[in-house]
Amino acid sequence: MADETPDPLAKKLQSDYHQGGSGGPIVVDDWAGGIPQTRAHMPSIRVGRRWFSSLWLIPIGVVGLVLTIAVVRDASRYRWFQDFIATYPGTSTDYVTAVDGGFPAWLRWQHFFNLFFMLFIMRAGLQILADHPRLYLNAGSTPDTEWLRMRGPVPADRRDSDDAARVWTAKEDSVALPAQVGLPGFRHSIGLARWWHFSFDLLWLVNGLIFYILLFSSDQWRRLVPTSWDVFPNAASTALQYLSLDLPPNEGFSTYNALQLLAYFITVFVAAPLALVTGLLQAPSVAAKLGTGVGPLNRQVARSIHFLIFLWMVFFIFVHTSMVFVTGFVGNINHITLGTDTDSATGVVLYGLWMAVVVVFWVLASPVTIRHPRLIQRAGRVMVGHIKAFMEWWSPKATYTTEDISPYFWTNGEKPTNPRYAELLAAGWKDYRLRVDGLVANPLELSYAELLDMPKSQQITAHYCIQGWSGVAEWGGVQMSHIMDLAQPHDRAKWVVFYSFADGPEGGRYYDCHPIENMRHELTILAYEMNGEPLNESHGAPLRLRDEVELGFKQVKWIESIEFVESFAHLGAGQGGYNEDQEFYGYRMPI
Ligand SMILES: Nc1nc2c(c(=O)[nH]1)N[C@H]1C(S)=C(S)[C@@H](COP(=O)(O)O)O[C@H]1N2
Ligand SMILES: [Mo]
Repeated sequence: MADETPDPLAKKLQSDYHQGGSGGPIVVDDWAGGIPQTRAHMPSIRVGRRWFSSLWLIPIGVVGLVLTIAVVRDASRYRWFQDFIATYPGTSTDYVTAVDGGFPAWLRWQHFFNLFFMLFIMRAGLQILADHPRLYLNAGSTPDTEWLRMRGPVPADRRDSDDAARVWTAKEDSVALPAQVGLPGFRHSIGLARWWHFSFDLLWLVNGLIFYILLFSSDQWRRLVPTSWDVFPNAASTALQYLSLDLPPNEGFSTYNALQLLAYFITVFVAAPLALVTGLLQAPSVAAKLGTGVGPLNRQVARSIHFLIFLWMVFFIFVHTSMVFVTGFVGNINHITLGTDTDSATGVVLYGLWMAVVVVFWVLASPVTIRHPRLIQRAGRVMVGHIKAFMEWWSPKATYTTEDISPYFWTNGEKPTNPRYAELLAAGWKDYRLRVDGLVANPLELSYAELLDMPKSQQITAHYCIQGWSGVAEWGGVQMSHIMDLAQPHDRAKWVVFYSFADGPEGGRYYDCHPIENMRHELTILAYEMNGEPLNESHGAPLRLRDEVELGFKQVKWIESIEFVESFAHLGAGQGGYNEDQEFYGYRMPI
């Protein structure tokens, strides 16, 4: 443990930190009592006025459907209509071979698990969106360029400014969802939502992978993969038959009609893989490796497509379930539960049981998460922690050009309120000393002037806030590897703690721990400049971290001191940082 440090100076400083340094004490809250009502309570969901974010699309859709049905029913009296249906009846042996024996057990169970996992992935996904309820196509997440938003515009008088007290922060921008829609619902609960989202993603992907393998090692793939172009006119024919309310025969036990086939193909082989890809493209580690921080694969495009896939999935589940009910419920349910082409009551009972499991989990998910947030954090870490650790291995390389710099760069965090910071700022950092200590051979106290005299590194990189926004900026500063050359950390040092002058929103000092390996990346710097200007107060003056493999909250602003430790278990609630303690984030955040 870091407490056993042999260095008396480091020892003294360390106890200072735990008492509070000048930024206030680190708060220890194990949240054993759950999230308090004041925080978990939903204020109001603020849905913007723009027509496309309004719920009256639903009645418009219903009226549209009724009108279309009326038109198609009328058209079905004509000869050309009937000829078309006769030529393309809806299924053709050209592209589908009847699959004998119906649905094997693996397929039936996987179908159930798929639905089960997806429901929670979608709820948690919506919660993640609600943390930055705006969708754009540009990498800079520029206000007023949203193609969809769940609340009003960013207040014009509080946009990106030097005045840290007034600037509109991304955290203020988040909205709450009803606890039975979102997961867990309350405002800025992205930390908990992400554990659900990623853990269930993993289960869903494993389920999907097994499904692909079994599908292609049996003849079941023939149900889903079209092998002839006449699947398109046949799909049009099936659609017309449904819309004329003269339903085509239901042969789903052995063969799907062309419309089913296309819908299932798109869902299984297009939407699902694309969800994975667009999920990964939102990760700082992936983008910094591939250079997709700007351009057509940037995070905001990925988020937008990810959201459209969500809409497709909701639409698919809705239509699919409706069709199951409309086209012979008891028979259909027997196909997918018992795997028999019968009308037995057992199948319906089994379906009832499955749905009961879904309902129980659905109802309990948010209350349990709110009551036991630490448990969700731990369980999530067990589920996906190793994958996140693996993604940290990708050393970030991508840098961008001056044209890529975002015109607007969102702000986050509470600015320092302690008088010491105000004094240092007023004196132009003349008296500022960056302390670097802990498990190091040479503890340092570096003045602002000394930092400016060190070899300067400049980089244009992309920033990825956990909440969903991104931005590109040029940063100038000192490489952490240079600081380490001077301080000479002991071999026992495994983590590097960055302490801020500022407190976090829940009270207590903001700090964050980084694995020491990440400190050796070329792009890991202590920045004192942003876009060619000295760092302003909002963005972290005098010094802030850039660790390009990690999400935004790990980029500690207003750095007061740096400590090398063996473990962070003794700091705060022992989770690895302020947001890890207070907002249940993971301490490795390359995604
Ligand atoms: N001290 C401190 N540093 C902080 C925060 C904070 O609340 N306090 N917020 C973090 C978060 S969540 C993000 S996204 C970035 C935002 O940096 P920016 O305001 O320069 O965009 O700072 C990080 N550093
Ligand atoms: Mo953030």
